[in-house]
Amino acid sequence: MKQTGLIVTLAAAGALFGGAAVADPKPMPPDARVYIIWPADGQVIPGGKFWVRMGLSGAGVAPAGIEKANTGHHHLLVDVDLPPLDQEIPNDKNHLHYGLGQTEAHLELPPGRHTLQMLFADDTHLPHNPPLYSKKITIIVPP
Ligand SMILES: [Cu+2]
Repeated sequence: MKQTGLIVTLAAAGALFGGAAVADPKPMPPDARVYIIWPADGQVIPGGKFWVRMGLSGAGVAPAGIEKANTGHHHLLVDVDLPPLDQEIPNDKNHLHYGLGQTEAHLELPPGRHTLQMLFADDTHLPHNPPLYSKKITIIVPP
């Protein structure tokens, strides 16, 4: 009797752990959009220091850690493709998080061609379902 109880308890713990490891994306209205307001695709930016203005419609911005329906925070992907959309967004120099709820981001990029793309995610940095991401644009910093 006691042994059966232990097995049941372990199974329940396993189910909980499994549920946390394979995170469930939070729903997002299908008409929600994120988009880069500035810079434009192909923009030439002498000096490479600029502000990215991040647009959002059909959803709201909330700081990381605040769980609220139909909200999330912005991320900028710099010189990288979209990460796996069923996992937490990495946090490194190519995946920038704006977890305070910022809608503008200051970047400094060296001379060359760079790509920028926005990806929206929930309070745990996990993209929504459907995922919200912008078109990937290219900017040019002249030598
Ligand atoms: Cu994040």
